[in-house]
Order: sequence, then structure tokens, then C-alpha cells
Amino acid sequence: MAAPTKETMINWYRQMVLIRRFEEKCAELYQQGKIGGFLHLYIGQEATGVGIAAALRQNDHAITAYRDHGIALAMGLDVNAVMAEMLGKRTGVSGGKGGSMHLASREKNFWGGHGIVGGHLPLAAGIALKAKYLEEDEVVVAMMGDGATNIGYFHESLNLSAVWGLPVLWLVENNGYGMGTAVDRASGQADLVKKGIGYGLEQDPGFSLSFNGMDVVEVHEAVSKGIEWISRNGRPLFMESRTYRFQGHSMGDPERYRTKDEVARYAEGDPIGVLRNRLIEKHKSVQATLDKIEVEVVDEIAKAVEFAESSPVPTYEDLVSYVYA
Ligand SMILES: Cc1ncc(C[n+]2csc(CCOP(=O)(O)OP(=O)(O)O)c2C)c(N)n1
Ligand SMILES: [Mg+2]
Repeated sequence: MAAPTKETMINWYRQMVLIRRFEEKCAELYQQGKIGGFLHLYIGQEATGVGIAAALRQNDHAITAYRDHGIALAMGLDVNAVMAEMLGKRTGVSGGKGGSMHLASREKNFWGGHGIVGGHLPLAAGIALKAKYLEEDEVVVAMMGDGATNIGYFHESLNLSAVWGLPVLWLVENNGYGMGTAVDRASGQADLVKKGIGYGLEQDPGFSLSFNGMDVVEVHEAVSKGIEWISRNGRPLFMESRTYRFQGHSMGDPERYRTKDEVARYAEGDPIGVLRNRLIEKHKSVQATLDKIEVEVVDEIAKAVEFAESSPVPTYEDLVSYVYA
């Protein structure tokens, strides 16, 4: 596989910084009471979302759980409309009726944004069934948390995908914890890729099923190989991105289940820093470009907040549309 070009990596850098600053701004807006409900930040996991989005081919699909801002932005959803959704505005990607956990875009083949742990996994199987039925070469990347691998939907979906030969890349973002429970305290099998064995999923496709989710280059390469393998073999795969979330599970998490030292240790491998160092090591001159990106992104986020704040809230008619009663 060809190494990504300098331009490609700079673009990934921009996307990762955009996600990071977006998330920081959301935390601020939440404290100010401008964002309601739950808020699950993607800080620390940016390389996984950006690497996946970069690996998707034109007609492939992505679907995820409630920690969805990062992949939504990486899938190219408009930053203004995503911010407006966070604030529950009519101009939001889901008309302001979904909020943080329900970002989606039919046009971008991004199917959300789902609040029930594992609840989107059967939907991923359904999207893949459509592709199989119509003989279309499309792969669905179904992202999930480590905690989601312990729920009934997981079993049913992986099982059906194997029985029916569905083109799904089941992709667990192993960030070490559920809400606050470490992986080995919740899962009888803590080596998560081994969970695919029980469903007859391929264990030796010729590349590693588990990869370093803190390095966007590695994520992109692994997911590209996974998608290519699924497309060629017409069967699902189960892969693991080893990542880490730097913030609490949701807002207001006292984080008693881990030490500050542990978080600091992982922060040394901050995915944005990893990519920045890699770029600068290879191309010294790129530093000014990266610094400029930082400034541009802050401006882009400020404009998105302005757009969201000045947008109208949904009307009564909006609220009762698409509602079955
Ligand atoms: C069916 C169901 N049970 C419980 C919850 C409450 N809940 C929300 S997030 C979460 C933890 C899930 O952890 P993981 O799958 O690892 O995802 P992460 O938050 O780490 O991204 C739980 C138990 C829920 N939303 N849905
Ligand atoms: Mg988790």
C-alpha cells in the first residue's frame, strides 16, 4: 500500500485539529447551558475517526454510537450544521431534534449517531444486507465501543453477518472503558478481536485485526486493508482500534476508575502530536502550514458557533413532523 502523501497527511491533521477544537468548544457551550442532554467527547480518539473516513471508498458507509461528533466531521458533514445540531437549532443536520448523539447525513452515507449501546449494530447489518441483495460493492464500517461488545445486539449482528456473508467491517474503538468499567472487568474475553472467533469470522486475513488507534496513518492502512478484504471476499471482519479517551465518559464524570497518571501517560501519545511530529520530522518546512491550520480552525469553529447561535429553534410543526402518534 502506498504511503500517504504529505498533502494527505496535512489534510488529516486539519481534520483532527477541527475535531479537537470542536469538542473543546462543545464542552464550553455545555458549561454555559447552551448544549443540553448528554455530551460524549471524542478527544483522544480523533485518529480513529479520521483514519476510517479516509479509508472509505466512494459508496461505503459508516455508522456509530453516541460518541459521534468526530466521525461526523471526518465524514464531511458541514461544521456549521453539526454545531447547530448540538445547540438544537433548526439548521442542524437533524433539524435540531437529535442533538449530540444523533448526527447523521444520508448524502454522506453517515447513518448516525445512536444512543442505545449496540442498538445500531443490527442497523449496520441491514445496510449491508441491502448492498448484498442489490449486488453493490459497498462496505459498512460499524464503529462501536468496547462496552458494546458485551451486549445482545452484538452477538446477533455478528452472527447474522457471518451467516449471510454481509459486507460489514465491525470496528471496536477500544478506549479502555465503558462508562467507567475497565474492559477486563466487563468482558470475559478481554482480547477483543478474539470475540470474532465465536461467529466464525476470519482471524488471519493476512494483516493484523488489531491496530494502534492513536496513529492515523496506521488506522488508515488497517481499515483500508479491511475494506478491501471484505469487498473481495464478501464476508465480514471484526477489527479493533486500540485508543483512549482523554476526557470523562460524558460531562461531569468524576473519573474515579482511573488515575491522573494513566491519563497523562496516554496524553504523551496524543494522536495530533504524533501526526505533527511525524510530519515535521519528514518535512521541516511544514511547521508553518500546521500552525496556520490551527489558526484557521479556531476561526472556523467560531463562525460555526455564530451560525448556530443565530439560527432559529425548531417550530412546533418541526417538532411534530416525522413523529408517529
Ligand atoms: C442498552 C444501553 N445500556 C446502557 C446504556 C448506558 N450507557 C451509555 S454509554 C455506556 C458505556 C458504553 O461504553 P463503550 O461501548 O465502551 O463506549 P464508549 O463510551 O467508551 O465510547 C453505557 C452503559 C445505554 N445507553 N444503552
Ligand atoms: Mg469504551
